[in-house]
Amino acid sequence: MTRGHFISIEGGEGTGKSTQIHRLLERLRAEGLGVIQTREPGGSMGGERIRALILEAGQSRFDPLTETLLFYAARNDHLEHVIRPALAVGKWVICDRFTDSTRVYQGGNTAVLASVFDELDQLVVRETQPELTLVLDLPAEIGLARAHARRGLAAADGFEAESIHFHRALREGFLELAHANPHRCVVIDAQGNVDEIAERIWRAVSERFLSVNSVNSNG
Ligand code: Z5A
Repeated sequence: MTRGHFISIEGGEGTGKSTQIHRLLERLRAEGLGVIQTREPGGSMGGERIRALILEAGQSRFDPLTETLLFYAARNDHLEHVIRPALAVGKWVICDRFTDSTRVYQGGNTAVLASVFDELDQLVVRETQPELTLVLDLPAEIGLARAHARRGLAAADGFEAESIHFHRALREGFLELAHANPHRCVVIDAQGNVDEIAERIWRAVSERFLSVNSVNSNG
């Protein structure tokens, strides 16, 4: 049995995570690899129930510590029922957001201390850390414009409705985390067309996990 790998994709609103996960899955499957796509909050039955609770709060968001505990409760269910079982049978797991999102969204302005995330990681995530985290980096204005265009007339959720300062701080927060974790994180320039960005991501994934021949033949 081949070994699976755990990859998370992070970034602010509208940075193109879902679009790029779709492209990455296609390429990994074309290599004959078993791969699942999942997301946070959510990804498992229990995780999706907690996702609804968080996102339905709309613009009356829970306080940062309550949100943190809800995200970690959802994560615990997701890890137990989806991520660990998939890795155990040699599948690759591509996850749209993971712990970095909690540190950046709920930990902004030290609303929740880093030590709280460290303790929750020890309790919930334990050894199941992503081996590679792709941080999609884009000016906040561009990401928000994309998210806005996609939403049309529907109401913004509580996160999207935050100020431009909040979204700029998110971008900085992700870049700081990537800088602090250079062995795990690769920052991907998320400006440009979908194909160009997909190629940057494929290069990062192939260089980390696949043979040099594979990089050359696909990139
Ligand atoms: N959250 C948190 O606070 N703490 C946590 O621990 C976790 C999450 C895990 C979940 O929202 C929210 O929960 C999230 C953070 C918070 N904040 N919000 N809102 P979600 O899952 O519903 O949404 P999201 O994760 O933020 O993703 P998104 O905004 O839906 O965007 P995306 O997946 O990054 O992008 P996309 O859907 O691929 O693309 C967005 C649009 O841009 C779409 O119309 C595309 O067709 C278009 N697009 C994509 N790529 C391009 C390029 N290259 N050029 C032009 N247009 C493009």
